[in-house]
Amino acid sequence: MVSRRDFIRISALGAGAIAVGAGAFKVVKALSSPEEVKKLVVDLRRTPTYCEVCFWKCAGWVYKTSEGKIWKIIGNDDDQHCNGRFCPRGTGGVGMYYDEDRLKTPLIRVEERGKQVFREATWDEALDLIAGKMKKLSADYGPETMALFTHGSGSTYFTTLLKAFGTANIAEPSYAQCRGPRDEAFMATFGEEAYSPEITDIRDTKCLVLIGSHIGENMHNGQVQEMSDAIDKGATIITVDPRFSTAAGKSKFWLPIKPSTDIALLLAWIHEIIYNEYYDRKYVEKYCMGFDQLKAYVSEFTPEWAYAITTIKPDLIRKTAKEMADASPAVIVHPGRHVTWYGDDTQRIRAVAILNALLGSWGRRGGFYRPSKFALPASAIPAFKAPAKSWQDLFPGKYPLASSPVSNALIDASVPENNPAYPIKGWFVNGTNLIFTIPNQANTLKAIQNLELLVVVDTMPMEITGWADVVLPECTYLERYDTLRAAPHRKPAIALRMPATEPLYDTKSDYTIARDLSKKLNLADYFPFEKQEEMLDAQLKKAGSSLEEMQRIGVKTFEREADDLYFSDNEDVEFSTDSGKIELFSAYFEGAGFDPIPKYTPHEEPTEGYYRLIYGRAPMHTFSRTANNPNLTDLMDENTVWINPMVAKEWGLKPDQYIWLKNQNDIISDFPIKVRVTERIRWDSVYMVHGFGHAEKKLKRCFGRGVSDTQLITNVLVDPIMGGTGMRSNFVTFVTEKTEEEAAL
Ligand SMILES: Nc1nc2c(c(=O)[nH]1)N[C@H]1C(S)=C(S)[C@@H](COP(=O)(O)OP(=O)(O)OC[C@H]3O[C@@H](n4cnc5c(=O)[nH]c(N)nc54)[C@H](O)[C@@H]3O)O[C@H]1N2
Ligand SMILES: Nc1nc2c(c(=O)[nH]1)N[C@H]1C(S)=C(S)[C@@H](COP(=O)(O)OP(=O)(O)OC[C@H]3O[C@@H](n4cnc5c(=O)[nH]c(N)nc54)[C@H](O)[C@@H]3O)O[C@H]1N2
Ligand code: SF4
Ligand SMILES: [Mo]
Repeated sequence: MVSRRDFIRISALGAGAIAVGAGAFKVVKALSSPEEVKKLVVDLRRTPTYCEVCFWKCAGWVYKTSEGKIWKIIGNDDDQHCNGRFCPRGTGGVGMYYDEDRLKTPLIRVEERGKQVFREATWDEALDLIAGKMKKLSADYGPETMALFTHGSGSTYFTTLLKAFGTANIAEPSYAQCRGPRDEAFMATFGEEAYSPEITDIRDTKCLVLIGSHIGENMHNGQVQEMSDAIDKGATIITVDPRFSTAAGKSKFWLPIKPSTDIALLLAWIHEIIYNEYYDRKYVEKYCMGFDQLKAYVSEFTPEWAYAITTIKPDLIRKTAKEMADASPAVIVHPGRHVTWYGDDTQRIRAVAILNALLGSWGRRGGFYRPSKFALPASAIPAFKAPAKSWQDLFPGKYPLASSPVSNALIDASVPENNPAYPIKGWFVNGTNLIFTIPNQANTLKAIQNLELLVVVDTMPMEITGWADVVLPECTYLERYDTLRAAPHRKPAIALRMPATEPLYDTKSDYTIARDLSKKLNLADYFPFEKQEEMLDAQLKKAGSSLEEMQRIGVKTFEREADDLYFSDNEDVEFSTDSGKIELFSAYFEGAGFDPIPKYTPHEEPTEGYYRLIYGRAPMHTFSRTANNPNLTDLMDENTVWINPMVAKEWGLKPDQYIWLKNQNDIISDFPIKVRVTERIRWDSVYMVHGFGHAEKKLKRCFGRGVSDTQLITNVLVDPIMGGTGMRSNFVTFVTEKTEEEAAL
């Protein structure tokens, strides 16, 4: 056991192997010459995959050169997620395979001459060590002391393993750091979530309202394509964003809202739509409950009231409300995706859901369609024993309406001073760079110092791997099978990922790792198939296909059982809410002590000389996972800080100048960031793309490039309803030169 962990840069290791990686990388660079391409195109073999560069999971084909080297990935024409086209990140996914900085062998933390270092290890040694420690932790504290943090495709197998071990403390950052508030809000209103891919019927919409959703920079593929088609067909786009986003550039109306005031705007829109009788009366009478209470509640929330809060002119609020009403029911007020902003996010998205209900868009063409999902038969494994303690028992009564485990609650329970009902002492981390993903890094690091075991499964030496006791190198998605993709869509479908090539170095797939560890934990019954191909084939045969067929076609789409993509006229619908209706007034929320109808509460404002830090996506990167990708760093290799010209002038900041940012708690960014002076950002805020500012030197292409927003997010507004971590209440100022004291930090 290590009492205090040092961050270890994975540097001196695997030097021999690097040369191989670099060589392979040169091959891909060389392939951009047309002659090479022509020569190689003759003998192309292709294998199906679905993309892992983001969670839209587009299905595609991986092409190889005549020497068997991975060459190119393109979209599968039969796939509803991508319609045959990959986004720049998906195309650049090849770079994940060729990245010479990849993890290459298992690593174990050891103490050498008083210094903590990693030593290379065999898989057997590494897994023995993990199994031994997990058994000991279970004996000392109970199996629930192990937590799994996971994101991405490998989640299924590690979840099976940890559940079999006896813990249900399994959290994904896609809940409390991303779409949790949205899903809870939609569940409370419609009895159903907004799903992934979202069930927004953008291709047939007449009016799309984007509140922060920056589609076009947020490159979720099918959504971007549908938005572009809708624009061609004359749909109105209304964008609410303090920044002139790419989407704002395509919009008839841009509402440059004062950040953090969206609930006021939503209430004013609801007011306009009700008091002008713009709402879909027949739909509301048939399907909704709580209308009278809502109407009385919003009576004072006029556009004039909202103007004083949001800075959006009353006339613009009125015009846009009318525009939505004119398009109804073919209108979408987008539910958003990364919605953990200000701690009242579930309520903000409740207001979005209510607005959609009034406009009659749920279940209607051009609004929200009814999804269909292929029900995959699972393999027969023993039932999991219900764990004696759940994550809710850690802090009883906290986050009462969270329907999934809250990652930050598991982290808090790893810090003894927080007095959790029982301790979390071991973390298994798969495919999530917690140091970049969870705000308040100091808290995450404190939790890590209190662990007795930290295992990290990753493909790259990221910040989180530096804190691990054991690092397990996974092969990339291009070198492995995975669970079948069976996401809901307009038609049910399945997609296969298979290895295009053998894993490079001493890396293994998620399935292999989980299966081998299950043997060492005496849990092999949960992985009845030695070979993943056999498991997939058995599963596919039960589903009326086979591994052989899926290897040929990649994607199999089925017809819907009934013609029920939208509600039919006057259809009787039973919603999965307590009342069986769409709930404009939520007795469920009220019963748990929360506002039954969303309330606007003012948030903290920046003080003199400080600006609200807001962040988002760049089309060519995904979070921190692509920051070192050779193909994508060619397109963008650092982030910039967007500053309004008025502010830049006041501070004497010049375009392209490098500065540091300092937040309200005096945290100064590790690295400097390039200034982008632009009218496209309000004067009260600054903007940057998330995922840059890496401090791991081994990430040779991205080390020290740009600034990490997470480092500056130390004030976290936690949503009391479901535990989401609001990240946009942080304020920064500019540092043009670091003092000696600051430089030493
Ligand atoms: N400050 C700030 N924080 C945020 C956000 C933000 O915008 N700003 N966004 C939030 C949102 S919306 C989300 S969804 C989360 C995303 O959170 P994460 O999914 O944690 O995001 P990444 O930073 O990309 O970290 C992914 C990790 O998985 C590794 N990885 C990539 N491919 C594989 C693989 O095939 N196998 C394994 N085992 N590992 C792999 C990468 O190397 C990397 O270490 O972050 C949230 N946190
Ligand atoms: N290229 C690319 N695409 C991605 C991803 C990626 O990493 N790269 N990640 C995917 C994932 S997991 C997610 S969750 C989504 C996230 O993408 P979205 O859900 O679309 O975006 P958000 O992060 O919620 O919002 C970012 C936008 O909100 C604006 N904003 C900031 N503060 C406020 C405010 O107070 N009010 C309003 N109205 N707007 C505000 C910012 O200016 C910015 O334009 O993107 C997905 N798509
Ligand atoms: S949207 Fe792009 S990165 Fe995401 S899965 Fe599709 S191709 Fe891959
Ligand atoms: Mo997300």
